[in-house]
Amino acid sequence: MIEWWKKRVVYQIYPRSFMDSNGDGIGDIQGIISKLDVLHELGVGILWLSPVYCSPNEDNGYDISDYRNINPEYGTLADMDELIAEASKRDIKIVMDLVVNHTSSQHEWFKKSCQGVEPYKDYYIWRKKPNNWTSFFGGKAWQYVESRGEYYLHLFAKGQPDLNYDNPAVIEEVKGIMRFWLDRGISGFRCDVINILHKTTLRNGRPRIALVGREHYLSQPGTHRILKELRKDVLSKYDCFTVGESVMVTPKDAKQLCNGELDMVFSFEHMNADCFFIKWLLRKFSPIRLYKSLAKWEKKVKWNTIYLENHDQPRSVSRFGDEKNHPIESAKALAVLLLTLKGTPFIFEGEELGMTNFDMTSMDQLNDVESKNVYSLARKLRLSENYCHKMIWQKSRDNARTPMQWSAQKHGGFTTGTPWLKVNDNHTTINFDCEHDDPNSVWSFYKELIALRNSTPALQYGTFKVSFMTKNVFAYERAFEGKKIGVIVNLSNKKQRVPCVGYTIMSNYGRTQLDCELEPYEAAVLRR
Ligand code: TEU
Ligand code: CA
Repeated sequence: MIEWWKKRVVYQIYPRSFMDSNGDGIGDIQGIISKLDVLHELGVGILWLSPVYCSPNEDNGYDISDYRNINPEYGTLADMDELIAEASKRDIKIVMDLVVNHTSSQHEWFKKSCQGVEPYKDYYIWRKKPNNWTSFFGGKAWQYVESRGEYYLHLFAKGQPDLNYDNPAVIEEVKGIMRFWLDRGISGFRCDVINILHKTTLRNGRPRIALVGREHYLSQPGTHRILKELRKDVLSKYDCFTVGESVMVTPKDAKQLCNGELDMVFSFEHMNADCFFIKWLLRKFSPIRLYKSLAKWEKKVKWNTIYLENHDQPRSVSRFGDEKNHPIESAKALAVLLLTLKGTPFIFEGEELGMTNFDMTSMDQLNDVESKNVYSLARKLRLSENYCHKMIWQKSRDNARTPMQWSAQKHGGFTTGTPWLKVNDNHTTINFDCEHDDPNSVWSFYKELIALRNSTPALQYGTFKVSFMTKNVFAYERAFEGKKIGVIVNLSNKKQRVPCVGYTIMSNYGRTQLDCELEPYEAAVLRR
């Protein structure tokens, strides 16, 4: 029997930017409910919500101060129950974001831990003297607390203290949180930085350019033990799935993480197709680097995740496509890649419209804590203002977080108020309203492609085999019970000669047959 999460397409919602129903400029749960019919028409079967729990928003919800309640900005528990019920009426399942490597420093647990109050005293990682570890957001990973006379570890922002997984009480708290949401009817979790939960030792890390200390917490034995326990005691009792965001995960780690622990993982390797090992070291995009990484993970893991965007990544059409000269063809070519590879596909809100990077002109427009930290660190390191702007404009997480462009109206129809983050000026041409009624739009192409995938077992869970790969063209074959499908993608702005390829099922140039030359950014699903 094929698990349901292998057959459905996931759509990630960043609630703050999706749809504002009450005019306060912030997306909310009622706004999501108002768009369920649109998502149902698109054909997605699972919605992953980025965090909507109580949070002071230092990291826009990835710093949680109450796991069992909804941030009033987004609504109430009743709204959440209504969303789960209304989605279920449309055969759409809801998946929440489980952020348990750290809490917010505003969480009751942390406030009591700072006071040394039991049992919270050892819920976090405290030391008299910090080690040399550094944060994902740049700078030191330790912060001093006067009331305790000690430092606490924060691998992310200062307001995100790491939980102490040597403490069984912490693991029991996490089980309680998972049961609370599964009992409310959600169908699984996207697990935030789940492969760094247990720190084997707090010894100094080897000197390196970024993430000093990571060899002591990346995919460690303690984390595997904890994940097996969560599956045995909680997850195995529900019809649900888990996808683990796993920083710097290798296929070998992934195999272990998906062996009685998680169902699938997000890796980051293919996201390095336009940078040198860390995203801030910019590099010209190379299609074959993307293809090689995608093909490698297709072969190396039992069940893969396929994504090109999320709330942390710049827009794919701006980094892997050509938003200036081939905005529609390249967005569609990326859609072919996203929705025909083997594994569960994850569409990020706005990707189905061909939304592009933020049209940023000043650092004042930025909201993201990571971008602000990295910018100030880079300036301290004497990197030129010009390079810093280029780096931030290209790689800031705010590129993904500009509000959804629903119409050509003011603020893209996202809000009747003032949006929390500026709406891209190109919402006048890139928006749902104009694309929904246009059979040649990116949105219509996504709808057609998702319908094809939802009705084609070979695409949903067939085998994967590379046909050929060149510097710019990737061709592969999917097969299931004798039925074969071919796919070909050209992610360059030049014509490319290829071996004759045949009749199309879908083509982003509307061609019924492909000969030996592909147009710039041409992609097709082929009869075999
Ligand atoms: O991201 C983990 C993570 O490593 C990110 O910092 C990501 O690698 C980086 O931003 C890429 O530019 C998760 C969440 O997705 C992210 O939004 C949170 O800020 C982070 O964890 C802390 O919870
Ligand atoms: Ca609102």
